[in-house]
Amino acid sequence: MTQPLRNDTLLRALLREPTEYTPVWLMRQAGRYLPEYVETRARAGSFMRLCKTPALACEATLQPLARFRLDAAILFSDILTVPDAMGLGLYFAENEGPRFERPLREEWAIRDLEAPDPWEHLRYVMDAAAEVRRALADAAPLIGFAGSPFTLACYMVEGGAGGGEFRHLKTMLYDRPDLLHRILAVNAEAVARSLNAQIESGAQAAMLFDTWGGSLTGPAFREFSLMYIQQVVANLIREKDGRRVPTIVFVKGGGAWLEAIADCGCDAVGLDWTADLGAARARVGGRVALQGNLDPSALLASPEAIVREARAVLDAFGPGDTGHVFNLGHGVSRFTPPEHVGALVDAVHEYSRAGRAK
Ligand code: 1CP
Repeated sequence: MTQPLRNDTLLRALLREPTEYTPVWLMRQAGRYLPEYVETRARAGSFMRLCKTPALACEATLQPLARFRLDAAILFSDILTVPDAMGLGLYFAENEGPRFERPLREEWAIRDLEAPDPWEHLRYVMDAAAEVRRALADAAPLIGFAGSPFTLACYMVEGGAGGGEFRHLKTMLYDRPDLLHRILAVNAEAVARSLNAQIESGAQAAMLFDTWGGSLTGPAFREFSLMYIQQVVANLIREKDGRRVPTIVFVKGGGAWLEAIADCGCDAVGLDWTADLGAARARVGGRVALQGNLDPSALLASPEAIVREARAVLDAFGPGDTGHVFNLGHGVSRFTPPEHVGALVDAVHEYSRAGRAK
């Protein structure tokens, strides 16, 4: 590996401490666009077996770092392992995405819902985190993650991806907000426990994915998503082994609520590609770092176009030597040619390093 040892650039940028260049990692950096991932997944037999076998999850986590000069590893797992640990029965139907055997719709089932003990029911996640952390040997920091309480509830109530419409979830939100609040309170507890266990197991930063918060109205976002994100963040371990453990909150489609999200207690806010980074920076005024926000589709284009678009993102953030973590605005597309990711990572490093020298 060509990674310099003890690369803590990501952690410093998240805490708005000076860095020599802008660190970069990509959401879904391990995944189906990598042939070696497809091979590992085939060997595992299924996506869930891959998640539940720490040696294989560790292998998948490290694959993108062996190829590209990425500044972070993100644990290979899934946000839906938490509701699976609550007994909802997660499975992946071929080419149909995630499904739950027992969606949460009945009042009695919602009353019975409990936050699982991660050391018992998510032991495989913690074992994978510990194994990755040992294997990394500080070559790059490890990011642990979880879904936001609201995004998890979307899948739990729909029983699957829900096509982005979330008919059952939205009906519950307007008709029985008390039931939805009960699910969200349990999820907030479960997510905080899972993230803390990941931190205890070796994760050096924690990220919350609120993929579906942007489907809510402003008032509903505050009441059903942001309030519970705040609760999770307030309950996280903030320091481990003498170092602050930074937290990142990503709300897809949340650009309109940036100030409120920046005030949730997190260290950094992730932005999708619809946000203007420069304007976002002015709006948060140095309260938090920003992560993002290249359109993932740009990675389908030629390396020349990728370099141009990467520079445009760095220029949009503007001058300075910290506070920006380069990422995509959402996950890597499975149709991305792997060498395009290499071109992106190198372009971000070179252009931002040159910018620091000015
Ligand atoms: O191999 C396969 O067929 C599975 C594809 C896949 C992968 C690679 C799934 C199923 N999950 C993952 C890994 C994953 N998921 C990671 C690993 C670390 C990395 O980023 O490299 C992470 C962080 C996630 C998080 C995740 N899972 C989110 C939040 C981020 C996002 O993309 O918005 C969500 C919504 C999920 C649910 C999920 N799991 C898998 C799929 C295909 C989905 C999305 C389903 C949908 O469209 O609603």
